[in-house]
Formats: sequence, C-alpha cells, structure tokens
Amino acid sequence: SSDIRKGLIEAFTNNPNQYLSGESLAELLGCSRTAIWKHIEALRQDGFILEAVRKKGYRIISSPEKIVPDNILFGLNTSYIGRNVHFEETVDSTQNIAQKLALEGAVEGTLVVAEEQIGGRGRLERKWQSPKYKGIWMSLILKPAIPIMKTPQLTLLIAVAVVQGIQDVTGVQADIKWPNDLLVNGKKLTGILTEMQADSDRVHSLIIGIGINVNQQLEDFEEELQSSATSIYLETKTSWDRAIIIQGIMKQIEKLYLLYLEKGFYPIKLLWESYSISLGQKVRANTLNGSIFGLAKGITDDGVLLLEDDQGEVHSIYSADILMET
Ligand code: BTX
Repeated sequence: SSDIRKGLIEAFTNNPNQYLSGESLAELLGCSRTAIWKHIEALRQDGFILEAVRKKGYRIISSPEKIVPDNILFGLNTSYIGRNVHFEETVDSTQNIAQKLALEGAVEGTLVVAEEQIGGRGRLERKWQSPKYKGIWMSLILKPAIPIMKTPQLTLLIAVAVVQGIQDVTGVQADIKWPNDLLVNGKKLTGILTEMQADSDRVHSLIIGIGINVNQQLEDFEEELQSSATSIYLETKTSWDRAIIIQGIMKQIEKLYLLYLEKGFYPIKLLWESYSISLGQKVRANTLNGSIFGLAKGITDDGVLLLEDDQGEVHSIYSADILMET
C-alpha cells in the first residue's frame, strides 16, 4: 500500500498543477477508488495541501513544511541519487544509519535524512549541532569503483554540488574552504563528512554526511557558534522548504557524479577551484602531526592540498583544519 502512496506522488509529480480524477488514479495504480481516497487523506494528514474539485479530481497545492520522504520524492527528477530515502525523526547520527544500510547492501544513491540528530558529528569526533526541524541532516551512500586513494575527490565533488544546489534554490552563494567547509562571508553554513567502507584497495561504499544550516535564527545556535556559523535563513531573511533544497542538491550531485564517472576528476577540479577561497591565500594548516603555515598553491589531481612554506618547500596536506589569516 505504500506503493499506492508512491504511485500517487509520482502521478502528481508527472502532471504538475493538473487535476487527476480518482477514477484515473485508481486505474493507473491498479487499486480501488476507496484506496485512492484513503491515501489522499493520509497525504493530507502528513501536511500536504490537496484540493479536491468535483468532476475534475485532486491536485496537490503544496507539500508539507516538515520533511517526510514523500516530500523529497515529490518533484525530484534524478534517476537514482536520492530516490531511495530512509527518513527518521530523531537519530544519533544519520552516518550511523547509512553505515548500517550500506553493510546491508543498500542501493547506490540511498539517502538517510533526519529531522534531528542527538549525536551529530564532524571530523575528529567533533560535534555537529543539528537542531530539530531547522536544518538538513543527511547522509548519502555512493559506491564508486575507485581506489581508496581517490576518495578525497568525491568529497570535493560533493562540496561543489552542495554549493550549486543551494545557489540554484535559494540564491545564496557559498565559498568552499578546503577541503569541504561551505562558508558565507567567512561563516560556516555547511559541513561535509566523508566516511567509507573499504577493503585494502577498493571502496565498497562512501558514506557522505552533509549538514546544512537552513532555518536557524541566531538564537537557535548554541552560543559558542553564534559568531562563526550562519544559516540560509540568516542570509536571506526567508525560511525555506528543506525538501526543495535537498532536491536541488541531489540533482547537482547526480549531474556531477555522472560527469565524474565519465570524464574523471579534471572538470570537477576546475569547478572546485572556481568556488574555493583557500587557493592563493596564506593559510595555516593544523594537522594531526603539527602545524604548517604557507601559501595554498592548489590541489592535486587526487584532491590533496599543496602548501608552500616560507622556505619554498611544498607540503601535501591530506587532512587538516585550515585557518585563513586575514
Ligand atoms: P568539522 O569537524 O569540520 O566541524 C565541526 C565544528 O563545526 C564543530 O567543532 C563546531 O565548532 C562547528 N559546528 C558544529 N555544529 C555546527 C553547525 N550546525 N553549524 C556551523 N558550525 C558548526 C564538519 O565537521 C562536518 C559536519 C558533518 C555533519 C553531517 S550532518 C549529517 C551527517 N551526520 C553526522 O553525524 N554528521 C554529518
């Protein structure tokens, strides 16, 4: 019966703004008109605004403010990225759920979305604040046939896609700070965390966590973040339907991922460089093995940052926090 629900959403997606009669829907989905009616009512209860006009049929006027999986599916026009949505209200971390689903054989493009994370995490076991109903907290499963060495490329790809998706939908232009922070005027809008399941030489699954601050007002951030973080609401003074932003991002991810699989990393690298604010700047890289100060010269074809210190020595930075000295 959730197939009927899926079918309904798909039918409305394929016929935007048109009335669809109960009779034609029942025929299309191979069920009774009563079943259609029941599912229309269920959609209403989940916050869809539906219009019913005698002799014409039903029409979806708007999808709900709360995220529900159908809300992401309604209007999504990708072929596999984000088409299999696993939704939860409250989780420790969407990464943990995606890790488990990947082990159980989830299809590529599976997306885990939650309204709230209690144990949202960043890199190096840092915390990621994920307040309820305010942001996009999601993890995407990709299964590229690449060696482990090349996984940083995918992190950079996702950063570009998220920048583009956010810009397409909201007009907010974010910059990328290597490797994958998205900043607006120096304040953090988005964090990306890539984890993987692999054996010695091959990647089985990449679990890419994306956290986007969407509808937070200043007081929704904990105090220590209020000067360093921002949200799309704070940048636009408008609240946003998060499902639409997720769709925009899924669309860009699929586009860039297909480009990457066909043409390799080079076109992605060019895009990444065009959005980057780290390159050409003097930066400090704090790595687990110490701190290096130098000029960010570029990224390699594997997505590694090249930093030239004052003695002219070039260091390859695989993982670090970058401080931009202003
Ligand atoms: P990161 O280690 O680069 O950044 C973590 C740091 O960012 C924290 O120490 C804190 O200073 C700051 N911070 C925490 N929460 C926020 C926030 N909401 N907005 C701005 N700054 C913040 C970045 O790690 C990677 C974050 C990935 C988050 C996603 S959400 C979905 C998925 N599930 C999960 O547990 N993590 C990922």
